[in-house]
Amino acid sequence: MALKLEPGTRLVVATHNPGKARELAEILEGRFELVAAGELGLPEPEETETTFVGNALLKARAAAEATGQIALADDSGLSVKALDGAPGIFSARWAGPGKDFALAMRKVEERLEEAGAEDYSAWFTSALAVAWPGGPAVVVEGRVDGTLSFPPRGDKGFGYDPIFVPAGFDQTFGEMEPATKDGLSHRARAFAKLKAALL
Ligand code: ITT
Repeated sequence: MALKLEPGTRLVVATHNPGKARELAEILEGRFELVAAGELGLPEPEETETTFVGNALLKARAAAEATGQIALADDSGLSVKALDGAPGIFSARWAGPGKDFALAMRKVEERLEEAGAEDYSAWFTSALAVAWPGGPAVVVEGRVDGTLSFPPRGDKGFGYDPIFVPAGFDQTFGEMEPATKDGLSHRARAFAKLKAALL
């Protein structure tokens, strides 16, 4: 049987990151009835997998089992070419327990300086997983390429947005209007694939 997500389906959005939750709501454009994991008091599962896809599936499955409802999760991060793809799946963890992204961005800059890197190429990845309670799951991945720029600029987005300039643009994701970022982001590209698979 082909998996389908009917318009208006109730979807638990399994994220505790408000920036992500807002972007997912923007990208999903009222197609579904979204319920935030935080509102349901769901715990944050430990991300024990070694890939974005693995962690997205783990989070979606945990939320689907805990709620008995279809769940959507995003696992994402920034990968820097000169740092062999770091911070990658550790992107949130580089910000420490205080979720301090000014600190995380400084850490990226320091690592690039220590490495004497000249190439500041980087990319964001988003794995989006949908899981049915007790049933199957679907996962897709989207990516956007760009360059890192210091010091950080802009206060619009979240996380590492102020240092990421997508290819073909001058502004950082932190300076862009949300609709512009949503038109080209890793998350939007992943959702386009999910749509092709499930809608
Ligand atoms: P959940 O697991 O509850 O969804 P989280 O913040 O822990 O929240 P991740 O483990 O997927 O999520 O960590 C991804 C981190 O990568 C996130 O905290 C951001 O700092 C960064 N990141 C992901 N997408 C981003 C984006 O669009 N812009 C800026 N930073 C982003």
